[in-house]
Amino acid sequence: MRLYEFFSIGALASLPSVFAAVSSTGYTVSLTDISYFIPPKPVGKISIPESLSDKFSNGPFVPLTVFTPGTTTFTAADISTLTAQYLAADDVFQEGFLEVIYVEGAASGASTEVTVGNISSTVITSGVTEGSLNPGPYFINAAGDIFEAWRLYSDTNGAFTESAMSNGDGSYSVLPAGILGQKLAIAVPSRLYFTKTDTKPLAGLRFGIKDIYDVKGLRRSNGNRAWYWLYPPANATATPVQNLIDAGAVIVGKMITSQFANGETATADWVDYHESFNPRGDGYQDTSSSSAGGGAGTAAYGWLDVSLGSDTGGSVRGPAQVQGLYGNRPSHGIVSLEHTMPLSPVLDTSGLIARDPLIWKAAAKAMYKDNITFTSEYPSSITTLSWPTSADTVADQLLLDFLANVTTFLRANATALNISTSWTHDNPSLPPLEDLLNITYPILISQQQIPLVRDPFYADYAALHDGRRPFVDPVPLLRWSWAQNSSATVPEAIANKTLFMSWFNSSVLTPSASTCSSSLLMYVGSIGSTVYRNIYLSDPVPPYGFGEWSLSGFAEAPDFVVPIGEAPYNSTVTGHVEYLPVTVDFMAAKGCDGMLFELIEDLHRVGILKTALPGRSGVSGGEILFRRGMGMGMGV
Ligand SMILES: *[C@@H]1O[C@H](CO)[C@@H](O)[C@H](O)[C@H]1NC(C)=O
Ligand SMILES: *[C@@H]1O[C@H](CO)[C@@H](O)[C@H](O)[C@H]1NC(C)=O
Ligand SMILES: *[C@@H]1O[C@H](CO)[C@@H](O)[C@H](O)[C@H]1NC(C)=O
Ligand SMILES: *[C@@H]1O[C@H](CO)[C@@H](O)[C@H](O)[C@H]1NC(C)=O
Ligand SMILES: *[C@@H]1O[C@H](CO)[C@@H](O)[C@H](O)[C@H]1NC(C)=O
Ligand SMILES: *[C@@H]1O[C@H](CO)[C@@H](O)[C@H](O)[C@H]1NC(C)=O
Ligand SMILES: *[C@@H]1O[C@H](CO)[C@@H](O)[C@H](O)[C@H]1NC(C)=O
Ligand SMILES: *[C@@H]1O[C@H](CO)[C@@H](O)[C@H](O)[C@H]1NC(C)=O
Ligand SMILES: *[C@@H]1O[C@H](CO)[C@@H](O)[C@H](O)[C@H]1NC(C)=O
Ligand SMILES: *[C@@H]1O[C@H](CO)[C@@H](O)[C@H](O)[C@H]1NC(C)=O
Ligand SMILES: CC(=O)N[C@H]1CO[C@H](CO)[C@@H](O)[C@@H]1O
Repeated sequence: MRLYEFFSIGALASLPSVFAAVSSTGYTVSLTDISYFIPPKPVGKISIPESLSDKFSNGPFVPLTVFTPGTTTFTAADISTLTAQYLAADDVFQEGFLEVIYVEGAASGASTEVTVGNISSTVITSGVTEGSLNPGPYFINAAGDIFEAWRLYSDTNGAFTESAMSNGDGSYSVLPAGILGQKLAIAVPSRLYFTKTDTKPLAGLRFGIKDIYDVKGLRRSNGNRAWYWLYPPANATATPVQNLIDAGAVIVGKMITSQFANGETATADWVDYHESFNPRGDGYQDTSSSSAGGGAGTAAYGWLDVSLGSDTGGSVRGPAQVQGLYGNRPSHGIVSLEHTMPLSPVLDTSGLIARDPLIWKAAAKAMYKDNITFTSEYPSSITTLSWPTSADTVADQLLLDFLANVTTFLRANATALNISTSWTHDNPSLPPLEDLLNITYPILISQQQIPLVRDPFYADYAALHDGRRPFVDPVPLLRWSWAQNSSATVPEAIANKTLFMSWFNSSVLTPSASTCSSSLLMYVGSIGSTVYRNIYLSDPVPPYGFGEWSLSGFAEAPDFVVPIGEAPYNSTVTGHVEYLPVTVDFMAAKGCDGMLFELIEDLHRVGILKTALPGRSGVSGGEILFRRGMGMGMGV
């Protein structure tokens, strides 16, 4: 036999330890048709009473609920009360976990059977022998090892590039789990495990990360498949991500980005990765880009709290506008962008997308650390750009009412401004803004991205693939080519930007000692317009031109999107009236991010702004159209 030609008996004798190296990567289980991931490592151990042993005849795990009542006496009525609280507070917990109840801190005694509603539970009170347990749902095995329960949700809107799971050592892996019959599953831990503290203000907050940020242990795609496979998994975590992790937030996955964070529009673009699905209205509107997955996921999934995006020329604001969410482009330079793919370091910023403005603010506080100061003295002057003056449409009426509400709240006066004519009035000897800033943005992004991203990528790929070039989507390819051909330069673009910024800072949004910014600038974010994703588009062109979207980038000032309502349209997809979001952008002087967050929180507190809902409508929620009829077990 050939085998003996290769192995001596001595060599074989040393092999069994290699052959036996089987390790668990966790388990996927189903409990009353809901899928759960059980991580490989237990979090505690209890001594199991004899009476429980027959429960393991059906399988290796039995569901368990940990109650921590804080008293030594515990009754069936307490179980009912706590169960109702758990069901209201958490989407991972369900009554099926009541099969075994472990009461921490209760007077120790023999196990007892209790009936709560229609559930018959075994209550055990014997002590934890290893670890200390937080309240909530768990799984226990016959040895008494206790494992966390992570609920698995289906990524029905294609918002994620991959799922993520902490390895417990600061690194992450792709989640080794799925839902039967579904494509990508994302796992979320029970909210009951976490208690917010001063050092962990985001404890248990679930967040997704645009796939341009490094997370130690995970590969990064930048929206490009060749890039994803060319480079090894990241060996460090980007600062904005790390700041959120340090505050207690839980990474659940990497999210879809348009390629190299350039602006792409479905359906002709998005060749390497498919654009996420905007859940609003008919479900076939563009998500905007580049933080497309963050916008779609936050709008679609109630189980996701916040998404980390980036904004160079609108990449957080666009997805927030078309999906009716809170989204911020912060002041430039507010957080370090190490271990993050650059588009234009002169313009790149790291921003957050959320449904709840309080969660949004808390995450921003943790992410920007000492670089954000929260103040609540507000300007009493509002400058508006292109605001409607008569209520010709539903969106107009919402915008007029909202401006009136904000003006009343601040006891402020609102004044319309035309940036272009104001510039020309103040700077008669300089070219109009339409000339000064026409090519500034495309020169900055592409001429900066060529040496930082394209050239090393091409060289590394060519070295591995016999001089070949990797595939690149049409939009970044065209932009790079145009910028390479242009005789304009980055220093020239920065000089034009600086001219504009100085004027803006001294004439439009000037700093104020008392209110941070002497005034607020408001412009229309979205009015419920359609951008159908099933339309064939014309060839891409560089992003020339100057508009409201580019003010904050050139001026380095914060620009925050808030949802104010929705407007009807006749959908060509459904042949029915559907609704899309109406949003407003608030701007203030550079460094006034904290003032804007406080103002938005106050407007929310008095009811002028509302928490956005997940689903078909940000105002009334509702099941996403194409998902209707999916049971809860599918994880919607
Ligand atoms: C208990 O009964 C209620 C009402 O019939 C039902 O909704 C619930 O699913 C039942 N719980 C379990 C765990 O079977
Ligand atoms: C981490 O990865 C970077 C980029 O691939 C590489 O330059 C660096 O040497 C790596 N550092 C360590 C400690 O492996
Ligand atoms: C605060 O801003 C400075 C200047 O941009 C930057 O160097 C620093 O890293 C920032 N701090 C954090 C926590 O990111
Ligand atoms: C602002 O509006 C108030 C009334 O709301 C008015 O009394 C005041 O004169 C206005 N101020 C300016 C500068 O227009
Ligand atoms: C500003 O005014 C100019 C000149 O009247 C006009 O052409 C332009 O459309 C105005 N811009 C906006 C945004 O209204
Ligand atoms: C902006 O630049 C492009 C490319 O050079 C040019 O085609 C376009 O006419 C310019 N627009 C303005 C307003 O100057
Ligand atoms: C800078 O501004 C000048 C007008 O003063 C314009 O001709 C030029 O195209 C601009 N260049 C860039 C890169 O913004
Ligand atoms: C840049 O120049 C090359 C060579 O002349 C040309 O083939 C290409 O089309 C140009 N790119 C753009 C975007 O104009
Ligand atoms: C704005 O102007 C003030 C006062 O002139 C100055 O201190 C500040 O650095 C300027 N900020 C920007 C972003 O230009
Ligand atoms: C939808 O179409 C009908 C028929 O053309 C029209 O009467 C109605 O105003 C339209 N609704 C909207 C919201 O555009
Ligand atoms: C909260 C609040 O003040 N909302 C007001 C906004 O404006 C509309 C229209 O004037 C009022 O109806 C709301 O009460």
